[in-house]
Amino acid sequence: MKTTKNYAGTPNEFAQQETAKIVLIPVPYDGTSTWGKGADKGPEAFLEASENMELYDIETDTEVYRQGIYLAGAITENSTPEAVVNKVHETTKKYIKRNKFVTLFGGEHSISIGSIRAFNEHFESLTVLQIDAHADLRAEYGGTPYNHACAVHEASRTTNLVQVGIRSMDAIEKTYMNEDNMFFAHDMVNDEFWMDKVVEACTDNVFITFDLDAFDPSILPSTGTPEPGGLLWYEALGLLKMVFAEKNVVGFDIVELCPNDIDKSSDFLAAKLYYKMLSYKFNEEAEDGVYDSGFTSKENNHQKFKFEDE
Ligand SMILES: [Mn+2]
Repeated sequence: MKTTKNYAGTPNEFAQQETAKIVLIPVPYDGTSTWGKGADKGPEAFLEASENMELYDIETDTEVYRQGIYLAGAITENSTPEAVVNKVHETTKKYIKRNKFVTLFGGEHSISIGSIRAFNEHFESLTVLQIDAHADLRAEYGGTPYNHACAVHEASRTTNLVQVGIRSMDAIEKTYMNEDNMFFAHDMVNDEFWMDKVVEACTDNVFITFDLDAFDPSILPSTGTPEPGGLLWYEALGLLKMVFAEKNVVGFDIVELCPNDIDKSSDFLAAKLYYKMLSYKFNEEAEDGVYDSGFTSKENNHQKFKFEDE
């Protein structure tokens, strides 16, 4: 993968590893996708689109890049799905321990198993807020628990998993589903208070895993498995704005951009989404202030959310 030197072509002084509050880890992996291939090209298309984006955010009246965004080396491990998850886990932990706001851009959704594991080890009572078309709750798929169809199975056992925008799943996944924390797309259209309910279902520390296929294919067609009936732009932003304002969002990943030569608007949407999320996060943070992520340095082995062994 060819990467630009700095994220979005920002000046060097805002892109240094030592001083940047934010770290962006590209994970160009697409080993387990089942239908549309090409999520390995996602980070490159995302970075290219980011370079063509205005860096002033009108809504928050901020230029979040000035908080410092360090573009880490891409994770190129691709030997086995498990090795990728382990590498993502290890790399994510490394930057969490440096008190960075850690973000990742995939790649397919299996990479989130590694990022979620790292965040769950360093933040108390973690909520994983999954915004996605698919439940991704399977314990195993295609002979491995590290398939994209299993992206949040582990999270469903070890964290407070909240699922939003879901409109495709297998009956067997109901076994692992927590109905109180499940926001199906067909219910959301009929419930004007769904956003408040999502926020209420979250604990204070929230990690967001954003699968781009949560969006409606009319606004984001470039993804591996587009599903009709998805979120529109301002609905997604409305939820994110609330979550960032009311909770301590500790990090996020964005996955499943599957770029093609014809549609560039999806790449641009992903670029803008990433930047919006950072703008919401650092809205109130002084540029020269010291960032405190609130991570616990001791690895948090006791899980707050214990489930019976299956
Ligand atoms: Mn999905």
